[in-house]
Amino acid sequence: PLQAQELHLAYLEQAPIQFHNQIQPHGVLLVLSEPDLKIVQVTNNTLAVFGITPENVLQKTLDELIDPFQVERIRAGLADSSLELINPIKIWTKNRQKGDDYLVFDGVFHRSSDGFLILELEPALSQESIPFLSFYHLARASINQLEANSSLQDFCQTIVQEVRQVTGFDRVMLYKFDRDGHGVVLAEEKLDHLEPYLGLHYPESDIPKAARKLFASNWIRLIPDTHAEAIALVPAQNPETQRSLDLTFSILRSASPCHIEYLHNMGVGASLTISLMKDQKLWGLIACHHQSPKYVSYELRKACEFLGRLIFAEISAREETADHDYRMKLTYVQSALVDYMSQEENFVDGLVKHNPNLLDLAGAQGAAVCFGNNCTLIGETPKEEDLNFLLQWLRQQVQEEVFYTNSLSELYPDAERFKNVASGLLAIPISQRNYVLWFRPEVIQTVNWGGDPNQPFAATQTEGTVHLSPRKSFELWKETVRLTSLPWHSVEVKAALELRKAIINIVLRQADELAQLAQ
Ligand code: BLA
Repeated sequence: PLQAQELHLAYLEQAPIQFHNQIQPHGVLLVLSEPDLKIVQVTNNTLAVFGITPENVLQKTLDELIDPFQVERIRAGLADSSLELINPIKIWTKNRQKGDDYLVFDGVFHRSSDGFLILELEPALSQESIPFLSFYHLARASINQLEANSSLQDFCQTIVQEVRQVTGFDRVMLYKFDRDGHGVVLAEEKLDHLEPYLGLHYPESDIPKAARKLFASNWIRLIPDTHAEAIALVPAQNPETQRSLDLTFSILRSASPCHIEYLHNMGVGASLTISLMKDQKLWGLIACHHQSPKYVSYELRKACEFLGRLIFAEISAREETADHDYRMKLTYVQSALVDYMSQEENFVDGLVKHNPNLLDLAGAQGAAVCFGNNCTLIGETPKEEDLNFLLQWLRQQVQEEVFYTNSLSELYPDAERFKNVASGLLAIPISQRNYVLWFRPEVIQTVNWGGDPNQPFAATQTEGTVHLSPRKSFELWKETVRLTSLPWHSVEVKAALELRKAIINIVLRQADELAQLAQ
């Protein structure tokens, strides 16, 4: 077994997932050069689909593979619109060995990062009315919710219900990333007999950073059969550039073996994942699982992706409304404090003697204003002696305009002594020696994990190469989190920074007045 550090390194050094030259076997991928539409690479499954070996497909042009009149349609599309607009384009062909029936495909085009035209063919489903109806249901659900003024939680629940109804997956989850990169299942709809994942947390390493980056570019990904064997490109490298194809925007790219193993361990036979983006960052995912293989047409996938955008606008709006209300409240507290400070002879009295007071500005249970050698305390705070050591530590360690933590003893171990009043600390230095501090007590919390978060994956080493594998068990693992307070909200941190400015102004003014009196 590897040491923890080696394991960590192996995890960080995983090969990028978009250059592995492999796709899922339900479709065919062709790399075309322009303008002649010559086929320079193709996947190793053309014999089964077209009745022609990959070697025979290579060097042909597209109109030697499918009817020239279809290629005319494609050329017209390529010439006068953006590629997005011609997708999907129906393409049909016969298997040259097997016979008469036409095979119908959804053809999907994009350009790779090195400028080649990529055509991906997926078998088209026959029931054409489904996508439109589904689209209607999806849009209706979100619009109804826009009108109903429901909570964020209810909204997320409706979304997973609706996605499950139109796609038919066994399980649909809304998964949100937390500040530290791990994630939690916020809403879930599933077959009754499946074990619930609702409320469970999953470690950051379950979805590596490189994968998250990719999901920000490619918003919807389907694995119709997690047990299907990946198909390689022929030749493996582009003969004109000698490089691997960048599959970032491919709809057929096969998922990384580690993730496939993860899905098998969870008992998943097919999966569909929709990215939820906020401010160009991955906010969360809608994750759909099916126990057996399951295909979802390109059009329905696009409808789901569209829904992802629509929902997202809505989720953001709800989050921002909640923030906005709290911000307004704190703005009121702040202006009251500024008034009190200017009324009082000593500004410190303005912060602690009235209502609202310093505690209200940051939702804290205790606070201290330490100026010179004097600390004025309000609410539940550490003892003066403890405070003096804490101040010494702050003066040495903290250079920023604001400092906050919800687990002080992790950085300053002595804080464990007064965890009951100050496991959380928010501090603003007013000048080098002076501080305003807010405190929050320890809140012991239980976090439910999907499997042991201390051993999220394992590794084996064969002939020098390390193979990473995900954990086998996703059974509930309860973690008790101690020495931690409720987190400081960004709105509170901003309010503290604003107060800092106000105090500096007032202190300067009072110093000026004193100086004038002295003259
Ligand atoms: C991808 N891991 C993913 C994805 C999800 C998860 C949703 C995206 C899948 C997709 O886009 O199709 C994780 N799935 C979850 C979680 C739940 C779920 C947390 O349903 C909770 C209910 N994964 C590991 C380890 C590694 C790893 C140890 O656990 C690496 C060593 C890798 N996960 C990994 C990789 C991808 C991934 C590489 C990207 C797969 C790809 O697109 O190729």
